[in-house]
Amino acid sequence: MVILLQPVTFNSDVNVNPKCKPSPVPVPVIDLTDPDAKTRIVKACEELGFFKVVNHGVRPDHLTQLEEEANKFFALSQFLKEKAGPPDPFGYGSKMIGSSGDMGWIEYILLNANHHLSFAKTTAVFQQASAVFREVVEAYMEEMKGMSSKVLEMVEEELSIEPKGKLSKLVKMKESDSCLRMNHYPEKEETPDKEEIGFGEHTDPQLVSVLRSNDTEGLQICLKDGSWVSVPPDHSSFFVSVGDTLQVMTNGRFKSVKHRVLTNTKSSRLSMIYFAGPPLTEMIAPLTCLVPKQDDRLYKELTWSQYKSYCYKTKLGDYRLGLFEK
Ligand code: GA4
Repeated sequence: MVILLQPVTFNSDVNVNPKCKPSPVPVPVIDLTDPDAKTRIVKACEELGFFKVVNHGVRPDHLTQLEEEANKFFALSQFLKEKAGPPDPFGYGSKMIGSSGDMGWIEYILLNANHHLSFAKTTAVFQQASAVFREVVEAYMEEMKGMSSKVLEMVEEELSIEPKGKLSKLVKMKESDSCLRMNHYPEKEETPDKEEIGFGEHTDPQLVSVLRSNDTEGLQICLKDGSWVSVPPDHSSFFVSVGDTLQVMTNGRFKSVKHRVLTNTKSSRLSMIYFAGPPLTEMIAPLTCLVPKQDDRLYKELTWSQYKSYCYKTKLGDYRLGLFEK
């Protein structure tokens, strides 16, 4: 077995002390073709709630094409882009994130993977762009559905979750409530050294999120001791993070990772994140096979729809899992 560890650099806080020496923190690198991948994924989900995936099988030319099409969309005039907004939550958005007053140095497109549910906004986004953009986005969503279900299958096997497919089917079903976010953090020529929030700290509400970015830095994750570390970008790999729903289903064995994006660069950052969520009617609770006794369960049950509605009323940095706590 080959152990791959990727160093990430240390930052104390948003006001980064330039004298602060980078101290390497290992981000687990999982080779999806490694026979030990499932053991290593579970370890990473327990320790960090975050890992990098290599040998994922997604064709690099497809990634390049998606990136090119997304860049073309973001290069459109503000007037045209705003025809696909404001986000409700789907569609094009600029600077405002969610509906509780969060702001960031960002513009984005948020699309429901179940497009018949947000038909008008999906159409509005693609009306402004080329037909190719729609095709590559749809193909990408399928790839991401495949990758998130593969990761969840490995978790199921390693934790002997019964019945087989319990987790992975939640993101494979046609009713699955997943979405794709394309974030563009524009370059800041004027004040490149000033660090600003691109996307404020938060955990993702879904099961798992799969992120891919261009080669511009900015992503940071929060460690268990509360310190923030920068994750070096790698456009050829994917980063997977544990979401709140998986934390609840594993009764806290896996932790949803707090993360944020800081912008301070001369080049723009483009990232695509697939949020793999369960069907709206799915009951979310600690899995019986992992926690047979009621008294040992840290969380009560709620449907994904109930939790999601609550999330959309909160601010980005709020602690949302309290809703599940007994
Ligand atoms: C965080 C994860 C996903 O980006 C997202 C975000 C959503 C949004 O942008 O509309 C939320 C945020 C996210 C959680 C709290 C609420 C809702 C913004 C916000 C302030 C699409 C999601 O599902 O939850």
